[in-house]
Amino acid sequence: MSTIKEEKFEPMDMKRSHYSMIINGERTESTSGETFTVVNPATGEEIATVAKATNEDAEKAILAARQAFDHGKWRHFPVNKRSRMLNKIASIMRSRFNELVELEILDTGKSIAAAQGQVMQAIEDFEFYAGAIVSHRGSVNSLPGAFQNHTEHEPVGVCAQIIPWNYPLMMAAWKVAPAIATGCSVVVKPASLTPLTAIVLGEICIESGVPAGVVNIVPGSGSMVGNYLVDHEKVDKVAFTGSTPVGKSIMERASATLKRVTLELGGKSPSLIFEDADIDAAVDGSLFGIFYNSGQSCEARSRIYIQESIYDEFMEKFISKTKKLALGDPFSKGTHVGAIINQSQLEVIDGFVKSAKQSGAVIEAGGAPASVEGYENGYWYEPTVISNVTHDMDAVKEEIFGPVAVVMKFKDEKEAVALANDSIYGLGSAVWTKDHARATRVSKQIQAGIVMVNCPFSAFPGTPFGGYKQSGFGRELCVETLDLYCETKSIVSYY
Ligand code: TAP
Repeated sequence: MSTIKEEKFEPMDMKRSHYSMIINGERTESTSGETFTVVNPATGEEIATVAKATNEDAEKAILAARQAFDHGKWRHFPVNKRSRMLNKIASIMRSRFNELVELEILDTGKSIAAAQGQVMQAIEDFEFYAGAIVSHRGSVNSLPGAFQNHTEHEPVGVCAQIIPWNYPLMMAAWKVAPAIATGCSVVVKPASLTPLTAIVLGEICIESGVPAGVVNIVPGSGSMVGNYLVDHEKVDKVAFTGSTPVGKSIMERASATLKRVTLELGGKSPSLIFEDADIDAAVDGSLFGIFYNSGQSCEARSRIYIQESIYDEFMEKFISKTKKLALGDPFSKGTHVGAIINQSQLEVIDGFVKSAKQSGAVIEAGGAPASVEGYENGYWYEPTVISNVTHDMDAVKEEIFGPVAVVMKFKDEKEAVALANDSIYGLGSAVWTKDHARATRVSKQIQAGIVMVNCPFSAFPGTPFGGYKQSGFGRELCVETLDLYCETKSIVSYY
């Protein structure tokens, strides 16, 4: 493996027809010469080719990351220097905000409002960790006599970071920023469907002066390159966001080398709407909770439980507003709901809806793939509301990952909590009530990593994000994430 390079890395147009891997600080083509094509889900058009990483490429990336970690300077920089570099990454991202937004929209088909918020959050993540790392200190502990003990946080090493397609840039930022803040090196594997902004993020890191080998990006197949990274003995940690079944397989494989693992997995998050809630706020919050990002959100509030005394009023307003949601041009400010990522996800969503219908559920709104004028070759699904459901239906139990809400009534607080907790998942949840005592009681009883009280979102930099139960473990987006990229060393001395 070559030594660490320092020459200037020239930025390129963000929107282009071909994207390379980033290995050891250089744009690199696949050793096989293979590429794959990325499609705009809103139009079905091919937008770019991407170098397709092989296991050989993954090996090169791991060795570059290893070299940078074991023999490079990054982890030994004074912490304020690493902090400055993270701020520089954020500043370049800010200066190219509109380009990043455009690329994210083309890659995912999401609405401009969603893309703008997510790109801004990715920038703020780097700024947040630039600040947080400076005060990420060890501790001093009292021991008897002349013994002394202090602890130090040491970066865990080379981290494989595997990214899903629903928030391609934001999820990459959630992982890369805390990892490199601590001094780790990373090998990022973006989702094959949406690799573009993660590749560009890798380029910006290098352009910012992050030494070669610290950030490597290997777009390639999850079942091949992903597994290769997870199995490799020179990789110390895997951070994964994606589906629960793949998360389970990663945990099993990673056990062979006892890697550190963090998993952000699927969800089936409940919203509890009590009779004393501000109903209009709960309606708007529930629309956002399920239809934001076309429902392709791990924390989508896809199960809505409404107290029976306000059920009719809530449903009338919720259904009427659902039917008015605009699908279409993702670049238009008037578009509420963007495209679905691809044909196969569209079929998965439709399969859940059809199966609920066959089991006696009532489709209150939507319920079918949508035809959108001017976007006939894209992938679209009508915002859908389903009632008359039971907890044994797949549409209520399983993560649909699309714009589909199931709704049920509840009698009282006890039943609401029982319904909310009747799931293998435990990622997000929402409680709508004006009664502070009730909000506190219910929040404590819900088995989920996140509770949103009278608000439809939670993911601000600094707020822990992650799940209970089969939604995974480990928290991202917060100070505690830094601990997950470190080992704690205890030094006991006697003078
Ligand atoms: P997955 O199919 O699980 O894919 C996620 C990533 O893992 C992709 O990069 C994928 O690569 C890779 N991968 C697939 N099989 C792999 C394997 N055997 N070994 C290693 N890597 C592998 O999920 P998805 O369809 O991209 O994303 C949707 C899921 O992610 C949903 O279930 C959603 O809830 C979850 N999600 C969770 C969160 C949080 S924070 N909990 C956030 C976003 C999404 P390829 O693209 O090449 O297949």
